[in-house]
Amino acid sequence: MNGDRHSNESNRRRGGAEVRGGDSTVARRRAAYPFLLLQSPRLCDSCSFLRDSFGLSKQFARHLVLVVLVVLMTVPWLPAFEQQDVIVVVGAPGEPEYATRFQAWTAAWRQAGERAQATVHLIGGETADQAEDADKQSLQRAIVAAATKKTSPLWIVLIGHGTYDGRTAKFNLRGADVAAPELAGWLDGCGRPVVLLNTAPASAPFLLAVSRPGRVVISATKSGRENNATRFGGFVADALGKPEADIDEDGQVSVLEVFLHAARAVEASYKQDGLIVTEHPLLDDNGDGRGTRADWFHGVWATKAAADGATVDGIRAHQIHLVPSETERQLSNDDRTVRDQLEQDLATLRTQRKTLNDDEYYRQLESIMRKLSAIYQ
Ligand SMILES: [Ca+2]
Ligand SMILES: [Ca+2]
Repeated sequence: MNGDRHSNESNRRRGGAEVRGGDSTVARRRAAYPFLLLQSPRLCDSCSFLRDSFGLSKQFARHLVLVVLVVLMTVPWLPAFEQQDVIVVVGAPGEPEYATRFQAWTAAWRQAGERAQATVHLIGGETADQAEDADKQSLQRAIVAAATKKTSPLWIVLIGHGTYDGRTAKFNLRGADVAAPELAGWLDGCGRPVVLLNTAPASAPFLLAVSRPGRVVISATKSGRENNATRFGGFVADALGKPEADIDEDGQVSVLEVFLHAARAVEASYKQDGLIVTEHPLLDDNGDGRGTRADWFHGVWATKAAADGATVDGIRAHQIHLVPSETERQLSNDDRTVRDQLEQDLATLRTQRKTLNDDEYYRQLESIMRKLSAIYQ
């Protein structure tokens, strides 16, 4: 279904996403970075965003963006990116057609994991253990073993079928299935960021069960009752590292961008086939258990305000990349943690624009921007 989407990929690589050169290559690329960006519509977009969101003048917004670009040029060589763990779970296919499809999607994740230099754990699919609950036990062991206090994300990707009986949603493993509350329980005490992508039918209850602050949870459906076979998993696999999915054109595809690209591709695919759309993917990353649909985003920004003044969904998901750009790799883990929190603070401040007077708003804005700049010095 998605094979032709890869045909032009190699010709469309840009930015630093695929940089594997040494220090000199990185240095040359970084030196050229601001000049490349100055020719890009991104600069205008960034200025527009700052003007619209923070009420800045056009001249000040442009100056601010240029200062950030110059600071990025001075990023020193820093410790390597902490290794991520990716648990790819292939469920019972049921029919040969799905077995072939799931194998292709799994292969895409393994290849992306190799590009990310991540540790990839495969559950189901290729292994052949006859025990009734072998896959379920393997999944539990893999999750518990990876639920450490590392700062890098633990990815859990569910590829297969799912069910919902009106109370509990399950992912169909070979043998015993795994219910949403069980999977959530295995993650209790997990001290590292978690990205769960349940691409199966009836997957929305997993979003509610697993949602916590610090986690990104994506489901293929908006409810447990959307239980037809899903296409979402194929488009998610297709979006990994795909230039067209890099919405903000920073040379890397974030979890948010994977979600947005795949969800929009799902809708287009149903419409192209003249079918009613029977799957509506959701993303939650602010820990409130309420998912946001892709059509609520403009670019990478949610257009609907979160309840109770909370930060909208999408901020955290846009900070996590399976295959980070060279610039992102060069940030230390501590600096990345601080940078991520400052970006969250910036998003929160944005939601408070109408309630703060100008002096207080600009005082807080300047404080955050100064701290952000300091990270790159
Ligand atoms: Ca991007
Ligand atoms: Ca949410």
